[in-house]
Amino acid sequence: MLHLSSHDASKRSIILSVRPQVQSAEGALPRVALESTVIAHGLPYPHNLRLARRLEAHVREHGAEPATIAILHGELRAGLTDSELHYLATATTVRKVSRRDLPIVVAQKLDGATTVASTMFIAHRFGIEVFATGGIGGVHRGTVFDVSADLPELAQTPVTVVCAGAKAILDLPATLEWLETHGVTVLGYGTDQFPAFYSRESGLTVDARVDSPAEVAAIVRAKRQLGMTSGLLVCVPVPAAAELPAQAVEPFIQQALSEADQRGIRGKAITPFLLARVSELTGEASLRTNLALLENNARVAAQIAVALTER
Ligand code: PSU
Ligand code: MN
Repeated sequence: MLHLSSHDASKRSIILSVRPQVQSAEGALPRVALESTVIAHGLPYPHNLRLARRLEAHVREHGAEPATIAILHGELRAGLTDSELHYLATATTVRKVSRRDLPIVVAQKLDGATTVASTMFIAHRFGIEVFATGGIGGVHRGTVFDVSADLPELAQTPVTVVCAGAKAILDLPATLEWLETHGVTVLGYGTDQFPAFYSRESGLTVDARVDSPAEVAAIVRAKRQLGMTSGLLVCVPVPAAAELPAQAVEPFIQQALSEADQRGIRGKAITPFLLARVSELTGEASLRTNLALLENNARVAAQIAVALTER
């Protein structure tokens, strides 16, 4: 167990708890962080538990060690046991924890599932450089001001986030503009387009196309040499076989958005509501797409983590 001391050494330290790292012949394996909001709040049971296990298996198959991130009894955790994954997938008392919630769950010794923002924050504190997720949060559509804490975290925390773009329920052009303003580099993995989560293309372009884990690793190293402390976004389109055409999903997104509006759903509840509603409206087709892209991203993230150890 590692203890991260606060700036005032007399104060109690924050508990960072990590499972012993798996050693290969060459030493410790590169690690890939995985988030837990998708398990606790993003997907229904039992898909969420199966997915959590499969993501860890994909990371291992590609030569890296998975570290699913969560907060248990106020303790920051990187790497969970299978029974802890099961707990997150089934408990109804686990809080959705973004950056602002971290001091609360730590002080009050609560259980929390981490979003992209808080997973990046914790991964960085554990020295984990690569993180696989589904879709990042972003600028929400409509007139109510709502920008996910995932975006400012990308601007300030040096973790490479592998995703399928931003969720299609968001305002994608505004999300890309936000990232540009705050200096976050956005790469397309095997594409020039910013993927739209359920679909491979959005009509919006990324800053550069890369075609291999080594190319991503070179950009991560250059960013480090430049002294840039921001994150990096690697956008991987959902595999073609699992894609949902944008025109097919858009009416369902519109319907889910108007239902959320009528029911006054806002704040941290809006993203889980919209994802669940789109899944229901598409007869679970969007759920299958969501699972496929998460699994694919875990594989690519592991390959990038391995490439970062090669010179
Ligand atoms: N993408 C998914 N499922 C999810 C999320 C993203 O396919 O559950 C979660 C992520 O944890 C992301 C969060 O960080 O939604 C964004 O929530 P908000 O918009 O409240 O910041
Ligand atoms: Mn929000």
